Amino acid sequence: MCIEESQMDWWGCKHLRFLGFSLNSLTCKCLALVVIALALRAALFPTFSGFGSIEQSDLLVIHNLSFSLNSEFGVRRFKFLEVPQIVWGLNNQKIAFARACLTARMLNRTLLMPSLSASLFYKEIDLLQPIPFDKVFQFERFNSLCNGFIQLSRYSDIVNRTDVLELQKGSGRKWTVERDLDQLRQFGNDPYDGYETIRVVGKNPFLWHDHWPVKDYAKVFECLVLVDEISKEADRVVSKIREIGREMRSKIGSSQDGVVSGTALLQPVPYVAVHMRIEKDWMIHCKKLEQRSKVSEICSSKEEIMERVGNIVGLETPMVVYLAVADTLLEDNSILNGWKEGLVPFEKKKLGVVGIYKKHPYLIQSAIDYEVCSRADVFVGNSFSTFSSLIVLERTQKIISMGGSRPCAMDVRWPSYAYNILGESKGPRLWMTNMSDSNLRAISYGSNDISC
Ligand SMILES: Nc1nc2c(ncn2[C@@H]2O[C@H](COP(=O)(O)OP(=O)(O)OP(=O)(O)O)[C@@H](O)[C@H]2O)c(=O)[nH]1
Ligand SMILES: *[C@@H]1O[C@H](CO)[C@@H](O)[C@H](O)[C@H]1NC(C)=O
Ligand SMILES: *[C@@H]1O[C@H](CO)[C@@H](O)[C@H](O)[C@H]1NC(C)=O
Ligand SMILES: *[C@@H]1O[C@H](CO)[C@@H](O)[C@H](O)[C@H]1NC(C)=O
Ligand SMILES: *[C@@H]1O[C@H](CO)[C@@H](O)[C@H](O)[C@H]1NC(C)=O
Ligand SMILES: [Mg+2]
Repeated sequence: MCIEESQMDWWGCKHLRFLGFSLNSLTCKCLALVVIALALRAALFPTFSGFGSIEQSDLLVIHNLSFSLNSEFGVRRFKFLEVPQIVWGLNNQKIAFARACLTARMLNRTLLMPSLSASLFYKEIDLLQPIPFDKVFQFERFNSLCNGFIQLSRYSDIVNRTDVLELQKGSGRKWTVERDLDQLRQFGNDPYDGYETIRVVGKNPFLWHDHWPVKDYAKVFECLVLVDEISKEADRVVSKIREIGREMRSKIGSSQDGVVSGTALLQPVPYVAVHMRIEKDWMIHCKKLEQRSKVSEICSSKEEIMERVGNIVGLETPMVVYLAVADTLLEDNSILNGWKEGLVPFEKKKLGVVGIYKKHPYLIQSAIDYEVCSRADVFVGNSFSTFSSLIVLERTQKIISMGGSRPCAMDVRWPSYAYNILGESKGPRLWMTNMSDSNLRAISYGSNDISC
């Protein structure tokens, strides 16, 4: 780990790997099966849409099966793990939260519901704006989805508030993965194990070493369901995008052949979401990172993003392109110009949804944007972004749960791409999460290893 104690520059800690990958005929056969499965599913479950309930209930079945294997060692209901307030961007917070959960699981304890942070000011503690976990994600839903795997509890469940043992996390170069793991093992034994609460203290949970496979993280993320208030906001933004797409199509349709078929109009109109990571702060960071790591595929200019997205094969036009950008950090107002004919870009302002976002603090804005990108028919992001990476992880799980065993096929449903890496036909590279990776580090904080 190359994180300095004095410096929170985790962007400097990326491992760079390049992987080749080629398609074969097996891929094609599997794809055919996927397509058939999807078609059947669409016919049998017409209400299915995006993150619908059918998919969720399928996941539950899978959960129960896998959890029941582990169920003899229980998370002990009245032994607790307490962690400090979780900080940084939404997706870094989700990772830190998952680590807290997996630590609790390792100690057979329930995790006391932590505070997240609503703002991005991680350097000034008083500006951190704690926000309870259950203001963002559904508490009961988490426990029911994660039943048998991980449990959250409330501080009111504690019986003896003085029966607490502090677990001091180390930091810096000397704090290795092995030391961290040894410490956790030690705290799972007597006399430590007898305490009602183990309280983790230390600089920042996000700096904890990673001991868990991608699949474990993925399970925790599946249990994170936004509270209705926030997911309804995302619904509003997505409806707005699809509505505009429908208007665009009906205009084209009527000018071409007079009538647009009624069924075509009832289908949800597809859209592309692009996480344009071109904010001022990021452009400075990524240039430094490229120099240090001698890799040129990290920063993509606005022009490069537009060009590569324009070269994606098979996009039907006209198509709405939703641009997920940090408006406040943008120096450049011209992101709406320069897109290929037929790709019609919208950001929050042009879409008329600024009001929806402005009501909320940064964390919630990011959560809404995350949903809009996750649900898009096509997602294009930057492989050096936790935001993009977790969206791709979720989309990969969706493809797998729908029966797609061989990813990385050109015509997969819900494809994701990384625009910072050149792919076929001068387009962005297809991107899927390697679900068998042994740790999240390999895929999440910035990597050119996108497994396609
Ligand atoms: N940096 C930044 N991003 C914002 C802001 N508002 C919205 N965003 C969007 O949110 C994305 C970052 O999302 P987060 O969920 O905070 O992600 P993160 O955990 O910081 O992960 P990274 O993508 O690696 O930065 C940005 O790339 C923007 O698209 C803002 O004020 N600052
Ligand atoms: C957790 O519980 C299981 C089963 O009871 C046990 O084998 C394991 O050692 C426990 N771990 C800790 C850290 O208590
Ligand atoms: C499956 O999970 C649900 C939700 O947590 C739970 O209510 C149900 O009892 C579980 N079923 C089995 C067989 O474990
Ligand atoms: C609470 O825990 C402390 C420390 O372990 C112990 O000394 C005390 O007796 C406990 N109090 C009760 C009421 O059990
Ligand atoms: C996925 O990760 C596993 C475990 O690290 C590795 O063996 C495999 O080659 C990876 N697959 C791809 C396509 O990157
Ligand atoms: Mg960030």
